[in-house]
Amino acid sequence: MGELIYAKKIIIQLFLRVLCTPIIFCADYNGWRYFSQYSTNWWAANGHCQGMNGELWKPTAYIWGWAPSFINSIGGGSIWTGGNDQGSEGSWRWTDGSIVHWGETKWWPGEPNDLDGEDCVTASVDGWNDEGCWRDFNFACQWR
Ligand SMILES: [Ca+2]
Ligand SMILES: [Ca+2]
Repeated sequence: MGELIYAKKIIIQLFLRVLCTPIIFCADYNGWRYFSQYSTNWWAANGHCQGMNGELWKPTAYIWGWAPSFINSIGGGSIWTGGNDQGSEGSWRWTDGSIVHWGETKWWPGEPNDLDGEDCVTASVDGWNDEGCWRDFNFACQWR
């Protein structure tokens, strides 16, 4: 039963991917972007998204206009994104290996501060913060 629901979800997600373009953003964020129903550390969240052939969410400045609506629609708070500087301190990357360009960042004032070795990025309606990757947050995956 669980597998059937999962299969339906994947089919719906694939269908919505066809409809979504960079110009027509999906009004139904939940269809295109999977949002976890539990909190976990960054590595487990990353594994969960990749296990579904997705990536942890990339809330760039380019799409930030509706990112807060998305975050609010899933209950607010802070959620994991794919941004991290685990490879090299201060060199931010998404989980597909692409560079997080400074112009597309939405850091809170004073962040990133690498407090106690924070290497993984959360997003809230106020912007991004680097957090300890070992901490537990909900997360969102995306497919594109
Ligand atoms: Ca860091
Ligand atoms: Ca921080």
